[in-house]
Amino acid sequence: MIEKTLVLIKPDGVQRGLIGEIILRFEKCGLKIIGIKMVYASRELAGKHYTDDEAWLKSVGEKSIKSYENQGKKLTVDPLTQGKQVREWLLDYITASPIVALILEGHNAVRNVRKIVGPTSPADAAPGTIRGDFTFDTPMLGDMQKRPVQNLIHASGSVEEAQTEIKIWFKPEEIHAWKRIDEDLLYREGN
Ligand code: IDP
Ligand code: MG
Repeated sequence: MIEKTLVLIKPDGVQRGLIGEIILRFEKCGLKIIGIKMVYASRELAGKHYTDDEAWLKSVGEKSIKSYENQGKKLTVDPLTQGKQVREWLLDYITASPIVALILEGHNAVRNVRKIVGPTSPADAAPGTIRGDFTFDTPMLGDMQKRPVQNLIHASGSVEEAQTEIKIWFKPEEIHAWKRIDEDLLYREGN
């Protein structure tokens, strides 16, 4: 059950001075930082992260349709077209300023990090989540301004996604095994 997950503090998080606030939330929850660095990503690196995999592009578009519906509006383009457009904006955006990359480790880390982060559209994110507390952006507002939703963070969506993404952003020697003192409370030998 001990998982690793990748978090990127996107340009809006860095530029708004929220790096510390965001990291604090993960640390306080008990997640262990086992990799951390600032990166000024090239378009090539960004393209490996936001791939042109059709299934993912469609899922981005489908989520956009739902978030439009939550705003009482209808997205007129098909999911794949929307996904492709969003990817182009994401590549421009994620390479526009330095970002902070983190690997977090802990029990059910992938799901727990997504819970702390909140859903893709900050307008649908509950108070107490990072996206819900620090912005109110929507896919619709992003689309109108021809930019991605500024939702502060990327967090891996599944264990498989995390494994792929960690390899994209970190070399093995940049990942550190160490023990947090509170692990003795959470994880007992033999369990
Ligand atoms: P996630 O970051 O919550 O996992 P994904 O569906 O993987 O969300 O989408 C990747 C990123 O693309 C989002 O975090 C957001 O910045 C951006 N995005 C998603 N849908 C839209 C949209 O409809 N318009 C603009 N940007 C979008
Ligand atoms: Mg995602």
